[in-house]
Amino acid sequence: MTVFEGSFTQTESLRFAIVIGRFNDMVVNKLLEGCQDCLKRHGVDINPHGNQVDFYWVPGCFEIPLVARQAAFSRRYDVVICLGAVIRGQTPHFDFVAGEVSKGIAAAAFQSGVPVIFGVLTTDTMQQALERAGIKSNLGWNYAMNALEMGTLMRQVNGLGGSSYGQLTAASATQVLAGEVGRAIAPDVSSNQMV
Ligand code: INI
Repeated sequence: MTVFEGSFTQTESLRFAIVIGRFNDMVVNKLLEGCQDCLKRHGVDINPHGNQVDFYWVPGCFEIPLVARQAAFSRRYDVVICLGAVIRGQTPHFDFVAGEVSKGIAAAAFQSGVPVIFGVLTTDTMQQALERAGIKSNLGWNYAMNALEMGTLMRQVNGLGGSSYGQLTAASATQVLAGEVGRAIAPDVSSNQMV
């Protein structure tokens, strides 16, 4: 029997996409700082002009899943990290946005075969969000740890220590959902262009 486990050390060749919803930017910028700090302290080159991390800014959490999915299917990344903050107001808007972003991120990961980290705070108040984005702790750090663990784990799960990204394409994901797993893992370069 074999035990598969992620690590926090073999990070030099991992590639990350970070998708950030700008809405509630006071909170989200702090999450991003925590996330970058953690990646950097674990040996990742976080320079946007380097080749380990790309940053995608979107207006709000509702837009995160589309970009996260495209990034996951692009074959460029081992892990996609989604950062955002949905804070409950006086209207049902919170429920729609929070529901869609959580479902969409889960679907992006499941369909693409690439880990997509749910780094989205969902809180009742701004105070609760700020407490989780630096005042008490910074969950951005935790999301980066989750990304390191899943990125290194998926390289093992996918075999041979190779990169996990791009195992599935949009077309082949449909086959996975239809149960045609054997055919689905064949790479298909043609449908993997970024928007
Ligand atoms: N987007 C967020 O990221 N957080 C929120 O709390 C939020 N609220 O509450 O409205 C929010 N709304 C914007 C939404 O994500 C879209 O950007 C917008 O609806 C345009 O599609």
